[in-house]
Amino acid sequence: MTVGAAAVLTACAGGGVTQVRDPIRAVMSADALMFVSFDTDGNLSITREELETGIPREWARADANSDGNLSPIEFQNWSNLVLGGSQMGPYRLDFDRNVDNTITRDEFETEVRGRFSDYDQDSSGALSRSEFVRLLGQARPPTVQRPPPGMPQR
Ligand SMILES: [Ca+2]
Ligand SMILES: [Ca+2]
Ligand SMILES: [Ca+2]
Repeated sequence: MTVGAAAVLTACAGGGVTQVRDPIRAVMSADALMFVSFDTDGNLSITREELETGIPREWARADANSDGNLSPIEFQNWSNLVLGGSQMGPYRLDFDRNVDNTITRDEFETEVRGRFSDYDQDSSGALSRSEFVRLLGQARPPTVQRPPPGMPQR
C-alpha cells in the first residue's frame, strides 16, 4: 500500500512525460458472478441455452412475492445474494429503464440478455471466463482531444 502510493507520487512528480503504470489493469462487474452460476454443465462456458435457463431461475429468486415486478427492496435483496451487494454494478437503474421504481420481468430479461451479448466479444453465442474481464483501456477508451484541422495549435 505504502509502496504503491509512493510510486504514484513519483510518477506525478515526473510531470506526465513518463508513462504511469496503473496498478489496476482489469475490472469485472458483479453480473459476472451471476453469469458464471448459469454454467449448469460446468464446462466453463455459458451458452445461450444456459442463459435462457438461468434467467427464469434468477427472476423467481428475485421476485420474492411473485407479483411479476421487482420492488426496490426485492432488487436489493437479490443484488445482495447474487451480485454480492450494491458496491458493483449492475445497479437497479440499469434494469429499471423507464425509472418507474419497478423492474418488470421484461426489463429484467432485456437487461440480462443485453449484458450477455455485450460480454460476447467474439459473438460465439457463448461466454468464456476471459470475456468477463475487461482491461481498463477497453472498458472506457480514453478520448484523445485533438484540435480540428485548421485550428491554431496552442
Ligand atoms: Ca456451460
Ligand atoms: Ca415482486
Ligand atoms: Ca421499470
